[in-house]
Amino acid sequence: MGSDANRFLNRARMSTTNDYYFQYKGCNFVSTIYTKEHLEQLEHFQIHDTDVFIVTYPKSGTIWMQQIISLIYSDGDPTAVQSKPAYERVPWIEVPSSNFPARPSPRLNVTHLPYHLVPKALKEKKGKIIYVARNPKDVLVSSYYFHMHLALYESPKDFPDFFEKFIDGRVEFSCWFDHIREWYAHKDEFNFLFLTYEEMKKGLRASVQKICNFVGRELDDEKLDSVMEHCRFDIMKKNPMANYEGIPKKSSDGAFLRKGTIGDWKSHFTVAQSEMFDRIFQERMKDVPLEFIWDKE
Ligand code: PPS
Repeated sequence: MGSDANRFLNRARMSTTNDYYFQYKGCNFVSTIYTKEHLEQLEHFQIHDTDVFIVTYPKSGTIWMQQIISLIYSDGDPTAVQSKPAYERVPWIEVPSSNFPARPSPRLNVTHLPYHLVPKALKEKKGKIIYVARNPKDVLVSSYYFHMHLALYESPKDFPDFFEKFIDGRVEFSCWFDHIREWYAHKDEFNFLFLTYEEMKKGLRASVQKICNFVGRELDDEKLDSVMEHCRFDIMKKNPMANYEGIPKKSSDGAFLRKGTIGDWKSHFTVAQSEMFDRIFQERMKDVPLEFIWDKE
């Protein structure tokens, strides 16, 4: 194993330095948002066949998929996406107030949880999982601005410092590499659809069709056009229910819907950072048969 990868593994084993995070079964959670009690309970939640779970590592296209799934289930009617925040329409199951057990079916959910912390009943192939992955260099940059922007989060010292934390997994939901490796390795235990942010960018209509087929919803062309219209980046950015305008900000540097592009990492990574990231990526992903799109072209 190369020295970068060794360094990564050693640092990832270190616990975090303050009580901003707590660890639960190896995963970092922000103490002000999550509780161990709730995480313990949700492993035992009952699952219905009609439940849908969007699963993402943070900053991989979660809100986009929340919007798409809301619109698919409303047959393209934008009323709900224009009047209710995404986290109410498609709540995070790991947030204690999500009220998962009591919600009526079909329950549309989202989670950033690693594979080993989701409700165990999902492995009985109840419910459906849509996993959205994004190239981790863009995830890192998006996450950096998110931490700069939202009052809820500790501000990164600077980009190089955040870069180190990200590759070491000293961030919420821990390490990108572990998240995707675990989920991908266990995907056949679930009703599972794998999509990437980049394939959605390059062919959204085909991705929406795939999702419709997976969840068993048929939309005619007119309804599909409406889904496409209301999940456009520029339309979502102007929609306060999608752009989380109500959440306290500490800086105008960034936005929830910030750039929405592929390859923004190129404006932030130095050559040395990019090479180091590539070495770690190759080492950590060597047995994962996934190709990522890193550039616009
Ligand atoms: S979170 O906090 O984990 O829920 O964030 P998440 O929604 O996963 O990721 C936010 C990034 O997704 C981009 N985004 C979109 N890109 C293209 N099209 C649409 N419609 C769209 N909606 C959200 C958003 O801009 C964030 O990426 P960056 O690179 O920061 O712009």
